[in-house]
Amino acid sequence: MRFSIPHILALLVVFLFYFGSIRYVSRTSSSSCSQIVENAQYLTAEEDVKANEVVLSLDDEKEGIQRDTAEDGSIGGIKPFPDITPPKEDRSPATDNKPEQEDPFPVCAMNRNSTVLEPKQSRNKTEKAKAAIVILVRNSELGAMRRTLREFEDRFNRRFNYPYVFLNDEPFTEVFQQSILQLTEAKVEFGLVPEQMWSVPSWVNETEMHERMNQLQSKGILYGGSLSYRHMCRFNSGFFYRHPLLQKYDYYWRVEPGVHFYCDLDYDPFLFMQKNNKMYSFTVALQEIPETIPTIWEHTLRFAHKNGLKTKLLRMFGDESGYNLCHFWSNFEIASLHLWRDKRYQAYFDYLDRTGNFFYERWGDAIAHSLATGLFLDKSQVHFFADIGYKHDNFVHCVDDGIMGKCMCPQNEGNFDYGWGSCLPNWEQYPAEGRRWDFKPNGDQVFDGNRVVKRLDLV
Ligand SMILES: Nc1nc2c(ncn2[C@@H]2O[C@H](COP(=O)(O)OP(=O)(O)O)[C@@H](O)[C@H]2O)c(=O)[nH]1
Ligand SMILES: [Mg+2]
Repeated sequence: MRFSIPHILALLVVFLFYFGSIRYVSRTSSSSCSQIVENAQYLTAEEDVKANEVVLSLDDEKEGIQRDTAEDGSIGGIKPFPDITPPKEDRSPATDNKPEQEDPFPVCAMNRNSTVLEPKQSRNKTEKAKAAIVILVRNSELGAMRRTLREFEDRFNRRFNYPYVFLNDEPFTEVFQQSILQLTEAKVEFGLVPEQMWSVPSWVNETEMHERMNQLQSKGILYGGSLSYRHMCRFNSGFFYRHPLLQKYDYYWRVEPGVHFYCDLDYDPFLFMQKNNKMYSFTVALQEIPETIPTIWEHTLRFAHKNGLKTKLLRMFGDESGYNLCHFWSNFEIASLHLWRDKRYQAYFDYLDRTGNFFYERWGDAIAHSLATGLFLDKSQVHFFADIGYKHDNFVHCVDDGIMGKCMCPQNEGNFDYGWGSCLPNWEQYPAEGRRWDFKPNGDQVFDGNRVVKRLDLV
């Protein structure tokens, strides 16, 4: 076949037009995508979506590309959720040395047909409580701590960004601190517990203490022979709220390494506490090992007589016949720090501490806190967080809230709420208005405002 010059020119024009347009289209597609990724880098999830729309439309105009939506959801030839990994460049600000987080929904994969659910509460809520997450932990518990923190951030704090206060009776290692900082964007403070908050007080006879510890240990009582456990319980009972790092806060959420959280929390529990005049809260209530608290009930009643207390919630924990062993499990607590800073609680703690029984008997902070709520609060000031799915040791509180729910309860692990040894039924059956039990310094105890019982042995 022979080609004339006009033939050759015509072929050249067709060739240039065809390959030129392919190159043009592919260049604009990828460059607008990386532009979007770049622009969206420091935006919140909510802003991401809006910014994405704006950037898309700006780019469309600039490049003059027709982005018709096809039936399969593709826009201008870009299919929804294509297999595109946005380019990863180091765009972190100089001061921020945290690794870049993987965006679960690459913005260049978004399209106008996507269903985008707006988060119910954005990260930058203006209204916040003066609150912190408080964690007493040892360096050796880093692994369990990281697992718990990952869950805690995912279920709650990623959205609310409350600060953390980590406390330890020994200095935190550099590795521990750096490892924790990888998991959160919230402010984190690491503090040392001062020695005077973690030592055997002068009035405790250490010989007797060791004898009693040996006795409990030989009976196989949990932590019976542990001195550090006793320090921990005493610190959590009477000192943590006085730690310098907590002075600026009104509320705290106590978290421990190894615990689990199962439900997304899309409201601020601190604000809930504040707005509803709640002072203390729990997720699990259960019975204590009796050998660890043989005299705490008697001492609590003595304290009530001495101070002429009028109580409304104490009968949740016992009556004339004694202590029913019920307590709120303090490994989870969201509470007001002012409850403990109150001079009435301080007097109660000092009274208990003077007996030396945090060391002799191994009193737990859960019992001290729970009986204090009984002495000083109404039922309305204590809250059961039914919607916080939680697990500590083998005890789970988690209510499956269905296919539209927010909980992912552990499979094959029963909810402890109504299990053997749970005190949730006691709580639920306790009347909202309370049951009066007044104590007088002369030994009178007045039940329901009229029935008087004399207890001269307690004054
Ligand atoms: N820094 C420090 N933390 C402790 C010590 N003993 C217990 N803890 C912490 O205190 C909390 C309760 O202790 P744990 O052993 O879980 O007691 P349990 O929940 O009663 O079985 C956890 O957060 C522990 O990490 C200790 O000796 N030093
Ligand atoms: Mg624990």
